[in-house]
Amino acid sequence: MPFKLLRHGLGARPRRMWHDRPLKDRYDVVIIGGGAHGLACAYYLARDHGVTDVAVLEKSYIGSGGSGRNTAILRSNYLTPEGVRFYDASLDLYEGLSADLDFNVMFSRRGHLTLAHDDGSVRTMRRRAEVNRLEGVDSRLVFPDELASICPQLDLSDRPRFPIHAALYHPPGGIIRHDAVVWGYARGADERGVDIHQYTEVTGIDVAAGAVTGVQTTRGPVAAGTVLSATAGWASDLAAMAGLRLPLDTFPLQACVTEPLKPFLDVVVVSGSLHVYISQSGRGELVMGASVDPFTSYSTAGSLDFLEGLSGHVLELFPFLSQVRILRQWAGLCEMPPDYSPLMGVTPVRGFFLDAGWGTYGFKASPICGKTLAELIATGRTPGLIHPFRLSRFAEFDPVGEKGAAAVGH
Ligand code: PYC
Repeated sequence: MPFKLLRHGLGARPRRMWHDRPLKDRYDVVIIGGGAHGLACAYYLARDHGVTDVAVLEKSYIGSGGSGRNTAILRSNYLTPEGVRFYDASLDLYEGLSADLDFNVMFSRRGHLTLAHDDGSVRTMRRRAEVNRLEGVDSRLVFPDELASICPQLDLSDRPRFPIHAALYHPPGGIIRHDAVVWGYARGADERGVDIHQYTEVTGIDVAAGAVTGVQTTRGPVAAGTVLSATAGWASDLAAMAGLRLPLDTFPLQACVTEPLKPFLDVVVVSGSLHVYISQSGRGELVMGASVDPFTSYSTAGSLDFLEGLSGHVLELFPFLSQVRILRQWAGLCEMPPDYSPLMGVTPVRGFFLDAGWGTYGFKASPICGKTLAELIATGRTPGLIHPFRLSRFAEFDPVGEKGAAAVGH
């Protein structure tokens, strides 16, 4: 590292993170969506399986979709054993990602609290803690005395309309720098020969005799025997291009960030009942979000309604923040399956794979989703970790009900 610093200091031209290469008319694998998921899959295809004739097609700039529109919370304290195992494997990969990519993704393990304001929520947290521990994940129920030492800033009095009774405490949870994750995977994939094409929108998917044969793009047709759809929010539209109907509805999820404050909050705080989650970034800003908008839409515009509701709920938990200014807000698209678990893997169209249905839980899954889908694409075998999340589970009456562990209301 000191040598790199010295080289830059002496004026060596910085290495480009990724390159603009010509768009070929055929690839072995086309990945639609240049977010953390698509880029991670490209990276692991190249690194773990030597599959490098891969194009990542992104309709805007990389990371402009869900990867740049989340609140970068990481955790694995889900409700179902399938969900816990999957997200725990993701957290493990995130923990080693800076070293793996030789790029600082600013992973910060700081603990995660999910507050319970009524008896029903306490029961759910207790159940989550049991499932987590059976799967070897560190989670436990804590009560106000202990909460006061984990997060002394919380209003634990009986003043709030919804006093805090207990919380699920998950020490391994944390946050990360979401752009860095996108850039790190892009650089790693590019270095291994993957082509990243920004501003290249897919407008059609070609299928012949039940198998995918390529895609149509705003820059012309591209042939490919394998196509992965990895776009947050747009999966139903893309699947429709391949003649498939997915059980998904798309909702906007809004979030915002405040002016920077001196560090005071070193744990992620979530309240499903108050529809709020809050963490403090490395730059001191509070990153906060609420539940999905109460209607389906593809809009990423922010609303005053969201800010008013969110501010009221944040002040229930942290009344001393009343004078803090909000700097900006944004929205991402969340496509919600009926059981609140993702859709990954094969489809009835041969060679057409899904990385979809990420609701409000997509960014935290990026590494493990990319790694397992890369294995599936390269070997033709579905890894056990993602088998429960196959599309056919609905027809087989085998859902993975995660609603109780979603951080936010839906
Ligand atoms: O699942 O941790 C979560 C989450 C936070 C914000 C949206 N989803």
